[in-house]
Amino acid sequence: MMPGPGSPLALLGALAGADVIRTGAADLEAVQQDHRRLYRGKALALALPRTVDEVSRILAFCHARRIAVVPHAGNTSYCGGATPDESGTQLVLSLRRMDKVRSVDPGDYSMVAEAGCILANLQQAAEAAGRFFPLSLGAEGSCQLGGNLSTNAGGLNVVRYGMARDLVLGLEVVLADGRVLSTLSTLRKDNTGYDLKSLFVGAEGTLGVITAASLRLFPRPRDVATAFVAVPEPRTAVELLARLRESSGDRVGSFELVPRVAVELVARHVPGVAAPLGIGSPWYVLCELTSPRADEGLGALLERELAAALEAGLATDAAVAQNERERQAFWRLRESIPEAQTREGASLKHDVSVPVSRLPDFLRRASAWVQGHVEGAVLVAYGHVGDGNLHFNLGQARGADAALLKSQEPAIRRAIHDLVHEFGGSFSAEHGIGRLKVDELARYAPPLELELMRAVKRAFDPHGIMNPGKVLKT
Ligand code: 2HG
Ligand code: ZN
Repeated sequence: MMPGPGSPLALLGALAGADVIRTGAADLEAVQQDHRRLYRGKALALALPRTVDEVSRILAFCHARRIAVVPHAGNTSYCGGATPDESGTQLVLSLRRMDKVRSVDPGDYSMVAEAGCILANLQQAAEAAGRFFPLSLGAEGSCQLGGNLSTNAGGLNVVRYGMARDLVLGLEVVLADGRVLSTLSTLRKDNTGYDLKSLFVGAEGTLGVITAASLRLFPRPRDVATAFVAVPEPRTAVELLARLRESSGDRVGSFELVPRVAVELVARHVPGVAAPLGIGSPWYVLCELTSPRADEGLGALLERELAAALEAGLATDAAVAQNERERQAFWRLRESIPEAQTREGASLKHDVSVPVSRLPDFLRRASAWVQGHVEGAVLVAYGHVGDGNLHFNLGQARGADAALLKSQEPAIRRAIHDLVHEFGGSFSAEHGIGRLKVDELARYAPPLELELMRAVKRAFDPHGIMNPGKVLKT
């Protein structure tokens, strides 16, 4: 429906720039449903600015009129962080037209890119300049930089390069009232007061809108050795990780745990993905060593270490990728797990982390609880063991009822998150809070932290227009 001439939407349309404010059904439909289909919202309109100035005008207007704004990137959030509520009063703001790499400076090992850039395009831009941008995750073909930074995304290379926050040198942010905070410097050293940019990373669009970032680049990996390893139990996986870090001079780039059930799910649902080893082992590890030096000899080192691990009983079988095609096949198996789980049926996801050394004990206790208390579910616990981060997911058992699994969700969530808490861990390791985990944050965060978070929110967004209802209760 077209807005009337004097309506706020018509005024905003006139002010924002031609063709920026959309109200067509197809435009809205694409941003009202989250990726996991947990929430279906109703947007007031969709804003598609092309410049920082347009974003600034939109926010200044919304600030003055108290119109809520929901920043929206590649729509790959697991927690409903980018979906408007059901009120029909929230403006969805997508920066997908702001997708320029503004500059790449190989000598400075940095690049400056706009928030609407798709992650895979950023990786390619770095590569084209002979450099490496290490952020990598399953959704990299569609997720956008703004979303990656706003959720402080993790992914597959964290063990070596850190989370999204660790890759940020500077940010350009439009504040809730429309003013532009620009700290797009590429300085490595800059101790000039509070680190404001860091507040926006992981804030999920509740403090302002990230429009561009200066990012840290690295030398390209030139020697890469990848193995798929059968291990008897999570404890031996963690021990193998510690050994590999030591013997390789900290060359471990990724270290992922995969249970047998996940290999079976992928084989069942994702065509063309084969298991590199027989499926007789309860657990597997996908590990990768990388070095920027071409002659590091990582393949031989990995073979040697795995032979020693087999001898010591830390592993029972191993396949080292002999070429890039095999390496890609190992990774496809790992990256297909979420898709295979979705195809199998309903699932309850828990994105948890504990200190790496405590992970085996956590897994033992949590699995025992599931076995004793949950009906009609299969445990699919996998993920970034190198970071102490497990996706402790419960999938619908074959032939079981999805409604039965979902009805148990509150009790399961409570038990798992309480146990995580007991282990000194986090109930949101890498997927964020969004709308899904607002109550969890209120429950588990220390009161003083919550108080300070609310104070920060008030300071940056006094009228509460930025992504209300996400991260903190409104
Ligand atoms: C992954 O590691 C993603 O594959 C998705 O973070 C995890 O689906 C999940 O639970
Ligand atoms: Zn993950």
